[in-house]
Parts: sequence; C-alpha cells; structure tokens
Amino acid sequence: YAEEKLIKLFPQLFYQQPRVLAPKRQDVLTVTPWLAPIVWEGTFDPDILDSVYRPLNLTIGVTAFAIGKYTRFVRRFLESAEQHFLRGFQVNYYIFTDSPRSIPQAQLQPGRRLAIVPIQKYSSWQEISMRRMEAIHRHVAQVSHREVQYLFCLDIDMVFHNRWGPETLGDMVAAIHPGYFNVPREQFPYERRSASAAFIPEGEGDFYYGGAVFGGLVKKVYEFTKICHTTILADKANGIMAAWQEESHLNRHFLSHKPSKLLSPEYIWDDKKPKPPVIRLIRFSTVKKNYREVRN
Ligand code: 5GW
Ligand code: MN
Repeated sequence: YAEEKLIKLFPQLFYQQPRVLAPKRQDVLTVTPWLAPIVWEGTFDPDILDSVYRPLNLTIGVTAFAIGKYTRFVRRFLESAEQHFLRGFQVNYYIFTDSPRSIPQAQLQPGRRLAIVPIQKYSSWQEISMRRMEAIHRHVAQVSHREVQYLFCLDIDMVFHNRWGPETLGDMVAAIHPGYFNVPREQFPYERRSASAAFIPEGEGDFYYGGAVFGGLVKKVYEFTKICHTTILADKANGIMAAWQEESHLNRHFLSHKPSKLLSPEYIWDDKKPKPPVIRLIRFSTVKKNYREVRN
C-alpha cells in the first residue's frame, strides 16, 4: 500500500535524456539574446511540464473582450479553449462585454468558471482599443488578483486548435506576431513618429509582438496594463494615435522591459496565412472575419 501511495505522489516519468549536443530544433531561434525561451513545438516535453505545474494547484485567468458584434465569437472561443487551453488546470474566463445577455452559457470542465464583466459600450473602435488596457488593469485590482496567479489577455476572434499548456506560463509573456517573424526590423510596423510615446526608431527592436496575446504573473500584467494605458493616454492628450493602437504601445514597452518568455507564432496564428514548415502546429489562430460586417 505504502509503495502504491508513493508512486501516486511521485509518479515516475520515463522520457528520453535531454542531449546537450543535440538540440531538438535547429531551424528556429529557441532563446532570445536576453535568455528568454521561445516556445516552439518540439522544444518541450508536455508531460514533464504538466507534472511540474499540476501540483502547484494554479488558477489561470483569461481576459477577452466581446463588445458589439464580437459577442458572436465567444462560443467558439470558449468551446475550443475547453478542449485545448490548460486542460486539467483551473481556469477563470473573464469575458468583458457590453451585452451580458448575449454571452452563451458554455459547458465547462470541473474547476473552470466563466465570469461576465459588464462594461459600457464605447462609441468607437478607437475607444474600445484604448480602454482595453484600462479595463484589465482595473479588473486585476478589484477582482482577479485574488482569484488567479497567472493571467492571459487574448483577442476573442480566435480559436484554439491544439494544446496551449503550462509551457506558456512565465513572469511576462509576449507572442511573436505571425506576420513578421521572418522580416527585418526596419519592416516592423512599429510607431515611427517621434511625437508618440510608442515611438521606436529604425535600427531598434527585437521582435514584432502581437497585441492579441500577452500574459504573465497577475502582478506583472497589472503593472504592464497600467503603463500601456498611461502611454496611450499621453498620446491621446497630444492628439496622436499610434499606428497599431495598443499593439504599438505594447511593442514599445517590451523593447525596454524584455518579456521573460516568448511564444512562437504557433500561439498567435492567422487562418488567412498558409502554414510554413517551421510552424509544425497551429495552437491558437484568428478566425476569418468579414471586417466590414463585424465592425459596423
Ligand atoms: C471593432 C472595430 C474595429 C476594431 C475592433 C473592434 C472591436 C474589437 C469590437 O467591436 N468589439 C470587440 O470586442 N473588440 C475586441 O478587441 C475583441 O476582443 C477583438 O478580438 C479585439 C481586437 O480587435 P480585432 O480582433 O478586430 O483586431 P485585429 O487586429 O485582431 O483584427
Ligand atoms: Mn483579433
């Protein structure tokens, strides 16, 4: 009996020895110059990661906004997240919406809950994108800092297709934008006007990160969203709107505050793009949407 119990407490994992001289991926960068891992399929063992993180009894939060017609994306987002997002972990979904009645009641696995966060309807999409950072910051302060240890902030017009596990957890996590992982930094669509607080001059920049996926320790996300909201407001006071709104501010912030972990474009793909061979697996991807229809 004692032996059986021991095995249950310390399940022995059998796996191949990691080989110092035989890296699993040689076709992609797997660590940044500041020694943050870049998460790619093939670089990690899902079973080891699960066995490391399961005993920590974590709860992971997800924020996503569903304002106006974007409530139509909630069902697929949640149903696919139940299949693939941190399976077997406790998860709180926080759906920020101007229309709580339009949010479908999803069937969730045990230990997982959906919380609807009512917010006002903003007059324009510029306003929506400006207020996202503020709303997340406020929600962390008021609610989620007590409920979760890690928080991911995701676009709602996306679907999970494959595992998104604890390999994604880190102090501050950013995702490499699928449109720019293979282009020189001069071509990154950073904000190039020096009048903006999001300004990045040519010759600078590490990666182009997507605004649709970021996360980290709840305290780090709290600080990060505060700073981004403040720089967005500073621009607004000067009558300037950065090229890609909060994404531009996020990129500026991560230039001087390097993320501790990067997700490869597997974690922020775009269904409109053909899958190149370096992307072995698409985990989370934008759904095709009729921009005109959904945004009017
Ligand atoms: C509406 C018009 C233009 C741009 C954004 C919106 C919009 C965004 C909206 O009406 N309602 C809404 O909930 N959003 C939230 O902002 C969604 O969570 C959405 O995923 C996120 C980012 O906007 P996207 O997905 O339209 O931006 P892209 O750059 O991913 O196409
Ligand atoms: Mn989107």
